[in-house]
Amino acid sequence: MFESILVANRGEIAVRVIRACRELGIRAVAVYSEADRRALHVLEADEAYLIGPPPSSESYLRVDKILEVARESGAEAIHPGYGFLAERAPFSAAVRDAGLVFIGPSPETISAMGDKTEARRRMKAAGVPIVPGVTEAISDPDSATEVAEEIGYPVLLKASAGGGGKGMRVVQETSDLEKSFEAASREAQAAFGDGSVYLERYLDAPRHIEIQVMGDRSGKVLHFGERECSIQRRHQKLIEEAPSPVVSEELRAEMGAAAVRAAEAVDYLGAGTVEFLFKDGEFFFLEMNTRLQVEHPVTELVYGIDLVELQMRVAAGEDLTLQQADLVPTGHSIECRITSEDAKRGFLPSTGRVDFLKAPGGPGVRWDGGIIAGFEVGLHYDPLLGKLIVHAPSREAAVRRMARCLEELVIRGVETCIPFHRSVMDEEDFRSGNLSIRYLEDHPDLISEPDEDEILKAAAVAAALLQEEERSRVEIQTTQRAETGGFSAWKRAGRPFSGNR
Ligand code: MV4
Repeated sequence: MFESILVANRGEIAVRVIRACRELGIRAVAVYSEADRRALHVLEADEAYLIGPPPSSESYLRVDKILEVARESGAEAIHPGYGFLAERAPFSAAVRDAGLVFIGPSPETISAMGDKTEARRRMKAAGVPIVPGVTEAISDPDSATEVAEEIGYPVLLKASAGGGGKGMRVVQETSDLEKSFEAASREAQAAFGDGSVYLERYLDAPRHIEIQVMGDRSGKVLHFGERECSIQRRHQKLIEEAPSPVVSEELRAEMGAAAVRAAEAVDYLGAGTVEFLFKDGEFFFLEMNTRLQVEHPVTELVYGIDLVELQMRVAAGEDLTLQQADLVPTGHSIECRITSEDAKRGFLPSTGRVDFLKAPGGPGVRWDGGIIAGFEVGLHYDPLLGKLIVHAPSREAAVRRMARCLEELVIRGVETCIPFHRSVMDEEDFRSGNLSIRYLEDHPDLISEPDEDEILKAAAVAAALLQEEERSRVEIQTTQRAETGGFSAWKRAGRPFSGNR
């Protein structure tokens, strides 16, 4: 096993990975930006290195700085968390080329799954069901028309280099196809620098159900069942659960086997997620995410495993000793993502100093927080403050437990989406497990769009805050540069309870 791991991330996921390191006796090296001097991940790490100003492009995305810290700190491996550099093939390659271990799949695997038509070709060849449609990019509107007629309307235009919904266009009939083709291609070009698009049959209001997989260096791949992730807004998941209310033991085995074939088809190493759309009892491959996902805890709770520990073990060359037949989910787990967004104002991001935080507790409760009281929530990073996860014997009990925990959870100083989650726990369709990716559109009462005044006000506040951060940045740089050599609150104070390390 590694002696030292660099965690190339921030927020709750950096804290989560550092916790796993500490339990395994691995030295955790954090990196942080100037906006994160007081961040929890800096406090919990054994060592922390300042790598740049607040913007991600100047800190958490700086491959050169991160590799420099790895060298300086003597870290043997790099855990990318999710987001930032996690699914960038060149980063995985650069880590490997620096003689370090990337805790994640190879650059080849990341690239294969990043190209959505190549992924579809590989899945088809591996016998994984894909949504009916093409497996090569379409070159012009005329061939698009031909294909659309074959697969039947409505169809969905997607970006080959896509993911996350950018460059997607639903097309209802031939007369709309040419215009939508050009628009989707333009959008894809702008977003990914690659204008190729392809076509699939459009599924209306499916569920989003994904399978967790894990592969080792010997080629063994296990699956850890499904997560139901249908409740989302603009491709940001809000609530996830395991198991899915609609997946039977038989379907789990079938989807799990398909996900394992998917992973095997790209020589998968480490933790990954195979996303499916599920409709009328049928499932179709959507994408594979070649990283640890935000919602991994619900899988951990129903399977009684530590996915981050497993990631580290397989990255270090250990074989998976678990057997598929022994992997059976127990009870039910739900996760609510707690963000600094105000659902009643159309999920407008909120900023401010968190002056009070009270996390819930008790049996079957897990708080994966990324912040502590005193932390200044800004606009440089995604608004996830933490995740509230519960586990209980049944779905009904888990919903009740989550509702109780949402009452206990208090965060003051920024607006949060806690009230939204409280409303969902009371909502009929959620309580009966009647979900689809249209859940929020179907329940407009749970959110409201901000009026124009509020948007303008928020934009003005955001601009003022950014300006202020920009000013203080210069001051911070000149007064505290001495810390760049590697700062640790614990190194100075002496970490308590560090006897065995
Ligand atoms: C689809 C679809 C319906 N039919 N594909 C959205 C993001 C991208 N990764 C794939 N997405 C979708 N693909 C077909 N053929 C609907 C979506 C979709 C979606 C999928 C998963 C979770 C949330 C979603 C929200 C809107 C659209």
